[in-house]
Amino acid sequence: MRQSTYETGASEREKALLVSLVTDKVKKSGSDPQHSVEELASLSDTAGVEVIDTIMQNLDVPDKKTFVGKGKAQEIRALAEQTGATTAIFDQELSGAQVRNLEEALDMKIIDRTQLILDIFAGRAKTREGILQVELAQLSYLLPRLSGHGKNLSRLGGGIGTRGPGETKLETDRRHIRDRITELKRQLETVTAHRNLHRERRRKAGAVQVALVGYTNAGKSTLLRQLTEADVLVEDKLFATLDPTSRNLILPSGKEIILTDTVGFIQNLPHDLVAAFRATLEEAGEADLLLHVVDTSSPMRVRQQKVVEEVLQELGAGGKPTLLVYNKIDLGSEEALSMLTGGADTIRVNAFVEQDLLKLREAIEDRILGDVAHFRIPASRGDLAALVYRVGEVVEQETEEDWLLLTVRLNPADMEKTGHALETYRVAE
Ligand SMILES: Nc1nc2c(ncn2[C@@H]2O[C@H](COP(=O)(O)OP(=O)(O)OP(=O)(O)O)[C@@H](O)[C@H]2O)c(=O)[nH]1
Ligand SMILES: [Mg+2]
Repeated sequence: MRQSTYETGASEREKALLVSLVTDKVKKSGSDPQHSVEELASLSDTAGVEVIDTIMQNLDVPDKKTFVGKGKAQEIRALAEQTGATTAIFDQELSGAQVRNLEEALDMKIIDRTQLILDIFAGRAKTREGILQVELAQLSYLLPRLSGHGKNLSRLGGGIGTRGPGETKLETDRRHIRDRITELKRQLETVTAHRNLHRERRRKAGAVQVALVGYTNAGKSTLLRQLTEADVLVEDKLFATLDPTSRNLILPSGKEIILTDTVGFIQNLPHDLVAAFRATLEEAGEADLLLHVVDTSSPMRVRQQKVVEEVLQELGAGGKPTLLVYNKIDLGSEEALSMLTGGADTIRVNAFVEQDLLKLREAIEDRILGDVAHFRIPASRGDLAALVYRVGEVVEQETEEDWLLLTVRLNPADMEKTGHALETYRVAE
């Protein structure tokens, strides 16, 4: 397995300066640069890097050559010399040429946000699918930037941004990398086909599938663990989960469903990177219901919620039935709580409170099983009774002289398709 810096001990922590360039484009993107750079600091921490300082600059457009302005570059260099920082981590994406020029100008290793995230992924990937996906993402990212990396890698050696395929493949030519990308895609297809088969089998068996989605660190794995007693990793770190885990969940009525945990989302993640994790996220695309978990206490909550909605849209899961789960309400300020939207498709929980978990199970059940309806059917009509059993789950059955009284949790889709004949026998509440 690839080693991550955070597993090699605190004494060897790489020292880094964070750099964020606030351009017009950044301002328009809707992401708050200050929050974004704070997130970059958490990402750096997760990757095992010690953040020494943060430098921000306002510039309408990035400098073509050095990204930041000339004067700023000098300032960063001086600060690095003073503090012993050897790496500069940029919050925005850099071109190959910019990396090369920055290496020259700053005499430091240059990493950007995407590379940092990929580095964390490389350290986290455990399953074959995860490892393949990360390598594919790293190579796809590396290929167009190849010429920009030769120097810093040969000079500065290991550490963040150099784990994984970068180390071994750099000396080889682009063609070699392209071949490897093709091969990785082929292998991934095989793994994905296997997963699809598995999922298809579950679907055939009639299993209802619910997926936990949301921003990284929102509490998805915590909820999976609390609801199903699954033994999954929960950490106050970004991207604790990379591979999807599925567990059976028993709803209050006794019905069993499958609950799946997925990789967290994050802002400013390049599109091709999202594509690389498509297979993993397909779990979300195939689910009957999504639980969109939100960290209520995060100062970036609104933005995070929006990022998740956008990524879901990209994955073609935008219109799916979704229950918005406002998690960590115990940490949310009075003000934050008052700003949450209410309504039937939202629920507020503290993942560690049993009462809230019960509420959540009930809310899932309501959405999956549909509403309860009552039917009064002539006892002689066995055909209608059979139909009732097909379109829902009979919770109660009584006879009243020549009538059959049935209390049913209707499956809205089945009722729509085949249940018309029952409408005349429905008892108004
Ligand atoms: N106080 C409080 N902490 C919570 C709650 N839910 C989760 N946490 C904490 O939030 C942190 C992140 O939880 P995870 O379950 O790992 O988050 P995740 O969404 O799976 O994150 P990734 O796998 O990184 O995408 C952990 O430290 C949890 O203990 C909650 O309701 N209240
Ligand atoms: Mg997780």
